[in-house]
Amino acid sequence: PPAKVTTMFSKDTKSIVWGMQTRAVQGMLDFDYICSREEPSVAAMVYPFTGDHKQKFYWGHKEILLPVYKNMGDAMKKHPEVDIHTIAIIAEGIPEAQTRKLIKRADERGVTIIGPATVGGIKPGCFKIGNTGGMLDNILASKLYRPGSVAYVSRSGGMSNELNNIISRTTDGVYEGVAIGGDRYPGSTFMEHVLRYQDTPGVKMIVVLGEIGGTEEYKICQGIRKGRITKPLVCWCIGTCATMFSSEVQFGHAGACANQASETAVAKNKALMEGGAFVPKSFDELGDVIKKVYEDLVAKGVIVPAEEVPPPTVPMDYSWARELGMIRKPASFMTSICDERGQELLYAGMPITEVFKEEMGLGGVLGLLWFQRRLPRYACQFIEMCLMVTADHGPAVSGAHNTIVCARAGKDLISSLTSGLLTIGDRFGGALDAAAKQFSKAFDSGLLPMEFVNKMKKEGRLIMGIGHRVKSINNPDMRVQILKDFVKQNFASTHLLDYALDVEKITTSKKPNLILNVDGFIGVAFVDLLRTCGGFTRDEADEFVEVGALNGIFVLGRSMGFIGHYLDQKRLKQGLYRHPWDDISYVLPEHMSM
Ligand code: Q5B
Repeated sequence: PPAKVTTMFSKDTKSIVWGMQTRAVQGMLDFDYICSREEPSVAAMVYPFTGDHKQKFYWGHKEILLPVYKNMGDAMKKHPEVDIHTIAIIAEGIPEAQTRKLIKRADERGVTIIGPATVGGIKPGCFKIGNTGGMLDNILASKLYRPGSVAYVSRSGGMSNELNNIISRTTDGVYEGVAIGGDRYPGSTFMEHVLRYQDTPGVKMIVVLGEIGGTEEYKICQGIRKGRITKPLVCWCIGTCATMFSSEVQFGHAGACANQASETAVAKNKALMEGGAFVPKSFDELGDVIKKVYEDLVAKGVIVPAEEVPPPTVPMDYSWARELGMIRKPASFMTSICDERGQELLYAGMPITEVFKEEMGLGGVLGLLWFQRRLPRYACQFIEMCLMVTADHGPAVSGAHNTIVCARAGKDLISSLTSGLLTIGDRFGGALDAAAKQFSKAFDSGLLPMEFVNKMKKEGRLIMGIGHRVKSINNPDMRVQILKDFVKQNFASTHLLDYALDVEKITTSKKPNLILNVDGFIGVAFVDLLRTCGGFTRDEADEFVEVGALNGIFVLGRSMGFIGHYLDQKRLKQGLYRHPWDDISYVLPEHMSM
């Protein structure tokens, strides 16, 4: 079989990542960037559950696209620069029989397997497998962006991070580190990596973090004894506490269980010490021993620590920086009525369950969402009544007519509804705010009703909220009557309404249809409500009128009717509407002779 490589990773190593591991890939790219690699170490990703596509990543400050393929074969064909001599298997729980088959096939092809059940490994300044080394701040703290002189191999991926930390604090840093994984049959062994390190000139000392279970560490003892391993080797087997238990203990890793006395951590540490490795008395002293061995090598001139060069900075991800409280940014949007982020939806701060528990009704919800107040019950009732009386006024009114024409032209519900809504304006249904403003202004400035009417006439302006096409004092609008009865009984004060009713007396004396219409009534009564219900300051009350909140009542109410008309037309299967010629007066300019 072809020989396995000694140098698994270099500054030019390119990889293919299997699975939609976007965070891990971004971590690899950030690592590449701080290592000053010229190109990303990930050439492509493979994900069988989507079609071939591109995935966006950051390369330093820039955004780049990496290809994602549906199958491995395509990825390998398209990326010959990825020479697969090493495979890292992160997955846990791979059946041992399957792992053994994989190992056999890898051996036949001269491929090194790292794993399964591991984070992988790291070669500072060159390449990192997936999430090895943790987040960028950790990698920077352990100076993994440039090579040191110490290579390590461990079983545990988590402990490899601790080794990165210990080695970076006690020496000039990590040269390479591999975590072979905690399964009983790891794809590559301690000895394979130790021998690679032995044969790698840049590695000046080796650290092995073994553990209870298996006999791999004895091979290291043999290697030292036979002179195959000559570089200083520091080793500690974790799991010495197993001797404190009366029966055999299975630790977290599948392979971490001593099946015989020689597999215990205590026995292996003893053998390693006797075999010529540097073995601390406990894990706590591992750093001290590594430091001592390193300093000896520096003193002997074997290691010449390189000058520190600061790595390029990688911009921090926005979400992470925000989580750390390191940045602030003015939000593009502000909202104060509703919050859906938590466990429960909040309307103006009130949990939706409470809205129902309190039986706030539609009026109460509208109070919360439009006026950000928990309005008194009578106010909620009044709002609901307004919505009910404005819900529809037949097919002949401008808005309903347009909705119907639109529906009959084959348009959908939303188009037909909006066609009707867009018809709402000063003359039809959209006079609430203007009425509220005109009447309040006249009332607040002390104009007598007659003075107000005359002033408007003199200025040639219509009084908003006055007049109706079909309703008059002879044909009163019952909608207005219903609202009037309620308001008179429930409102704390009706100053503006009374003023408007006085104006109505004057206008209807001129023409019977110049009544205070439904728009006008709701407009002025709402001003009374806002001013006197106790929930708003005068400025707040004026502001709601100013921003046009009151027309919203008609819009919302009439939407019910417009939708009804749309559904009605569809139900009645009405065809395209075409206005009859005899109802159109054609007044074209007379033929002009040349
Ligand atoms: N005159 C509503 O007009 C209407 C006057 C006025 C002083 C006035 C008109 C008007 C203000 C806007 C308003 C809401 C266009 C109406 C609604 C919802 C609805 C609709 C439905 C529903 C009706 C005749 C004479 C003229 C005018 C004078 C008229 N209005 N003077 N102030 N406000 N009102 N809109 O009948 O001397 O003869 O030249 O614009 O409040 O939309 O059901 O249909 O639920 O769907 O066409 O209820 O009043 O009267 O314009 O021919 O005027 O009265 O100056 O005087 P008309 P016009 P003169 S509620």
